[in-house]
Amino acid sequence: KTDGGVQIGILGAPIQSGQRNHGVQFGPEAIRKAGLIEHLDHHVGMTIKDFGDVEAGYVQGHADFYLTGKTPLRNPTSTAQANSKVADTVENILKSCDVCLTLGGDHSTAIGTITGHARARENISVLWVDAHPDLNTPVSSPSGNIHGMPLHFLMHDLQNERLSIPEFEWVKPCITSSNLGYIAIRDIDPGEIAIMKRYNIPHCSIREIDRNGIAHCMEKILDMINPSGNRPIHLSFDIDSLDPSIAPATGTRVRGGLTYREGMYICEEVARTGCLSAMDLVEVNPELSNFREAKRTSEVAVEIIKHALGLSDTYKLERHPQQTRLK
Ligand code: B3U
Ligand code: MN
Ligand code: MN
Repeated sequence: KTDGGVQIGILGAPIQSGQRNHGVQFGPEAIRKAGLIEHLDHHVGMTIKDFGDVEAGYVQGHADFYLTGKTPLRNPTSTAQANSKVADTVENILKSCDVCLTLGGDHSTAIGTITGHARARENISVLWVDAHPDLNTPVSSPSGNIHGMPLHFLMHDLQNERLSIPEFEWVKPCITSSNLGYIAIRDIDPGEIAIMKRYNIPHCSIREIDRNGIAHCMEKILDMINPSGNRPIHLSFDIDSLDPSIAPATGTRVRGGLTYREGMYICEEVARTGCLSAMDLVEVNPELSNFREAKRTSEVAVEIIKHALGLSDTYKLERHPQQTRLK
C-alpha cells in the first residue's frame, strides 16, 4: 500500500472442471473485455492491480472421477489442482491488497478463493449470492459436478461428509454455519435443504425477498453473519442469482431471479459495510448464448463488481463527501 487508498487485486480463475458446460473458462476474458479494468481505474483513492489468470490446466475427456453417490464425482483432480493454485494466489494477493476480486470460472473456484481468504484474514464471513446453495456432498449431489459442492469442503460442520480424496487434502475447513449466509436461493436439492435445516444456516430465499423486500433481507442477513460489523466479508456472487432475462449467459438458468436493482442493491449494501475483503464473480459462460446476450451478461458482471466496490452513483450520492474510500 502506498497512498493510503484502497488496493484492489484482480485474478482470473478460468476453471471449468467443476461442471459440464464448455465455455465458462472464458468468463474472465469476457468480463475483462466488457471493460472491467477501465471501469475501475481512475477512481480517487483506488488502485487496481491485475494479477492475470491462474493456470487451470484442465484436460478434457481425461478419465477423472470417483464413483460415489447417484453420479460419479467429476474431475476431482483438475478441480483440486487448479483450486490449490487459486488459494495460494488469493492468499498472496491479500498480503498487498485490501480486496481480492476473482473472476470465474465455475463456482468450484470458491474452494480456492475462500481458503486463500481465510489464510490471509481472521474470522471471515461469507455472503453467498446464488440461485443455488452449492452445499451438496458427493453423495447428495444429483450431478456429480463439484461447482454444486464447494461449501461442503469448507464448512467445519460437514467434514464428516467429505470423501478422502488425496488431491483435496490441502482444503481445511474454515467457515461455520453462523458465518455463512445465502441470498436469492431458489433451486435447492433435497440434501441441501436437510443440511441447511440441520445446521440452521442463515438465508434469505427469493421468496423471502418477495415477501419482505431486498432492503430488509440485506439488513437481516448481514446482521446474522457479521453481527459485530467488523468481520472481513467474502462476497461470492454467482451470476445465475440474477434473473436469466438480465444475465442469460450462464450454465444453470433458473427462472424468477433477482431483478437488476436487487442485485445491485445487495452489492451496495456490502460496500456500505466497509468490510468487503474478497469477492468472486462466477459462472459467466459466454458460449451459452448469442453474442449480444453474452456481452450483456459480461456488462452486468462489471456493474455488479462496481457496485460492490462502492462505485455506483446511487451509493456515492448517499455518502459523506469526505468519504472517498471503501472503508
Ligand atoms: N444443485 C445442482 C445444480 C447446480 C448447482 N450449482 C449450479 N447448478 N450452478 C447440483 O448439480 O449440485
Ligand atoms: Mn453457484
Ligand atoms: Mn448457481
